[in-house]
Amino acid sequence: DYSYDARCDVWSLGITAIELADGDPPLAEMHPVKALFKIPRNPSPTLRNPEQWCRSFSHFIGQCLIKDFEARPSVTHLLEHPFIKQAHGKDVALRQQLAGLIREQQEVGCKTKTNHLQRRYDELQVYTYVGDILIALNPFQNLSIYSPQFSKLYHGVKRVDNPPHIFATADAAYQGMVTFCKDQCIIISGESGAGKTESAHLIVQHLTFLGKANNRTLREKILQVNPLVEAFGNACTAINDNSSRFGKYLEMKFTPTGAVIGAKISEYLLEKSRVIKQAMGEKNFHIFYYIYAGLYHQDKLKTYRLPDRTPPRLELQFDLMQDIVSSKLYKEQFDAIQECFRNIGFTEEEVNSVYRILSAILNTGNIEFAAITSQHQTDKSEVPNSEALENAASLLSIGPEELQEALTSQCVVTRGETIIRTNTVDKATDVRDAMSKALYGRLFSWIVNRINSLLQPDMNICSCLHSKSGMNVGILDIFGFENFKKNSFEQLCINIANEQIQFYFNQHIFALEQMEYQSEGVDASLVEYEDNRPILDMFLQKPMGLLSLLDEESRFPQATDQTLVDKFEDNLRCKYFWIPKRVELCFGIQHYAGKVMYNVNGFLEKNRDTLPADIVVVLRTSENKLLQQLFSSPLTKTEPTEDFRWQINSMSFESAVFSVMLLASVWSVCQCRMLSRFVCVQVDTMEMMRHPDETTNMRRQTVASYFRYSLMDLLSKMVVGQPHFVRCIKPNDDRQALRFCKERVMVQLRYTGILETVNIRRQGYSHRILFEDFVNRYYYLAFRAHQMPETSKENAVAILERAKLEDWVLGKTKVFLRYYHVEQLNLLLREVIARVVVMQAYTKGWLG
Ligand code: AD9
Ligand code: MG
Repeated sequence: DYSYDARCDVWSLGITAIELADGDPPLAEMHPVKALFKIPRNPSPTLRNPEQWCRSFSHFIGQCLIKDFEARPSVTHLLEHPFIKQAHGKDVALRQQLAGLIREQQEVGCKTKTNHLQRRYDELQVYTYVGDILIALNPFQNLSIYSPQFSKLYHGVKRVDNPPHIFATADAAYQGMVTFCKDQCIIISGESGAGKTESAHLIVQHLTFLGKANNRTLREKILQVNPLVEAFGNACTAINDNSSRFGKYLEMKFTPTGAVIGAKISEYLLEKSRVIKQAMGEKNFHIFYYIYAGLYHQDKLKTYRLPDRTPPRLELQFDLMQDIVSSKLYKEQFDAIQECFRNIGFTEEEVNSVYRILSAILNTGNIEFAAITSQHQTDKSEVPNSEALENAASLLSIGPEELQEALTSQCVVTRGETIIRTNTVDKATDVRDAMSKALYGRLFSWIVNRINSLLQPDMNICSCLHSKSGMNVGILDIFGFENFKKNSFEQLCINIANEQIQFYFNQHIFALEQMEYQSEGVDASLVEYEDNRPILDMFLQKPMGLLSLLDEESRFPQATDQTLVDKFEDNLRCKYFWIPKRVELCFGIQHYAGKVMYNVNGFLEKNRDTLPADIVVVLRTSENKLLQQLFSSPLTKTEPTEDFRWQINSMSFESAVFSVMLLASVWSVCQCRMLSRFVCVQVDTMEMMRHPDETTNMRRQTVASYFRYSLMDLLSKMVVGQPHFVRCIKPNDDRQALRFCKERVMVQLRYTGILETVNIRRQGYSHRILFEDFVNRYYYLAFRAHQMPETSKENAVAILERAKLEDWVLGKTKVFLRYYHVEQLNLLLREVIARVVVMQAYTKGWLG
């Protein structure tokens, strides 16, 4: 008999028997959740007085909480319960008192939960389930639980049979894809340094194992995608030595039977500004250090015209170049990256071009400007020492004079006339930095696109599958929530992205589920949760949201950081935003994950992200094929807008509404009655945003508007799959192994909504399957193979009863199952099928 409570909780939440304070004796033997729902309908004689009962009831809940944190019922649910309503009627004070009491007890619950996590952490059990959500505590040390033996252990088994593990989440996604022929996505969230990127690696590792990548080459290629892009997109920050500075969505592609056939990666919002400047104590992107050390050891610094003295791009962190070149680690990393390039299939010429561009960026950092003061002109600049300029030009295969001209002057077309304006030193420096950023940003996108074309599934296989690209398991690993001493535009973008992911989580865990209960007429509890939509609206609403205001101000050449702050202050009136009294040029935001103070210095410039047309023109003259490609046309991402339209159409109505609602949160479109038309509009908008071109498009694209597009693009990918959530938690801020800081963990549990999640996962039905799909999928369990029963509600019930499941519910069109039911059903199904196969083998005489 399947006993969830006894078995699952041994691993996950350590339930012990409950003690009832004033309850009926039989209740004490029941599971708290069940007991809870029994009481109100059948109160004991001693509890006939509702008011008295309410108090005992609260006390009872308190007891449960201390013993079993998860039995905590939702406040809303309790308050709405007829019995409680009867108890206090319209007595607001009592109602509030009760709510307060319960909240207090939730705190106790939170502490209990934290204690439980700590106990497990002390024993190096870093993973814990909350329903089907995985909580991962960062161990800050290498564990021995990721070996091939463990991979074998977590292969198509029931989750309760093994301790919680990240591999189990990968396995669940994989099984979900194979069983339901549905795309899956694994969403990893948590603050900076919590372990998202590591978790993503482990998931890819396990998926390649499960995907029977018997093609060893393909397997190796896929495993090398992450290290390669991370060399270019990660850097050392004050919080994390290997911090992701971009968002990454890696889709692994499979055949319907689950063989891996390729991969595709999408990148979001690389923090390009890091190329030119880093905060104190932080570093540039890893790759710069790697190539410096690697080329030094290959004695190729001269070939790439890399100066012997440390280029300014790197010198902030290293006083001596010796530190870089003598670092064994950097050299090894360089060798590893070369290996990745080779294995994935980049040509020697391409890799060479990549190194040339990187070296050019380093040299560009050494270009300095001086003012030329003549009688008539004071706002002119020149390059006094041409060595760096020549190096850069040569590496980019362009003329040094042309480069100098593009840096120190600009062509302006007014009323059909072309005028040449000279640049001041400051302006020239800005142009130089804009060029570096553009070079790096486009190089990064190119590498990602190239990887995608090299790992594209074989067209022959795809045509056999009658599908464009097979089935997907997507893995989302973005930059985590950040709160430094000084936070700038980059942190704002990063934190808004996290806010959006949190919103997605809430929608999925709470809103969608509750919407379906209602539409299917299922009586299930409603859970109260912290909705962060108002904060998102404050950022994203048009035309008065923070990003729109920023864009508007960015269009005024005369605008300053001060006018921007004033504009925010005048227009943003909500409790999540404030301007501190004594600090200049700052504003504060109350994010879901805590208060952050932002410094607006440079916001406008960072948002404008201008790349002068003169630079583009010069770079297009390059003889370097790669460089031509980077600047010839806008980098077109090969995104499946068509796919998206198609996927939306093939979704159930609720899922489609839900998806569009999510997307609408980015664009602040509130109503979407005409769903299909709306989706087309969305897709067209995406299409429009996808082809920005600085030189032809008069309507400049700002970072904020690109950011908005990216969020939407990301969500459009995520909403089509069945989500699995991994919540990474950072147990301490000192990156110490085995140090569990209770306060820090508690804060993270609270703001991620894990507490509420516990409720809805325990009380809710996370799997809702149409009768038709359900019968088609599981009829083997109750019928003969050849019977082909009608796909009716009655037959669904027959299957459920035959499988001896309890606690399921029927809606109008769907079976509502708890998360462990599906696991159980799949296992039974596999057993039955295995039996059938053996029997057939016997009847056909294969087994003697
Ligand atoms: V950020 O938002 O990109 O700045 P992440 O990605 O959440 O952040 P990351 O995965 O980079 O954090 O983890 C930070 C460090 O924690 C790693 O460099 C490891 O040293 C350490 N870590 C995280 N997870 C594990 C693990 N499962 N085993 C061992 C780990 N070490
Ligand atoms: Mg990361």
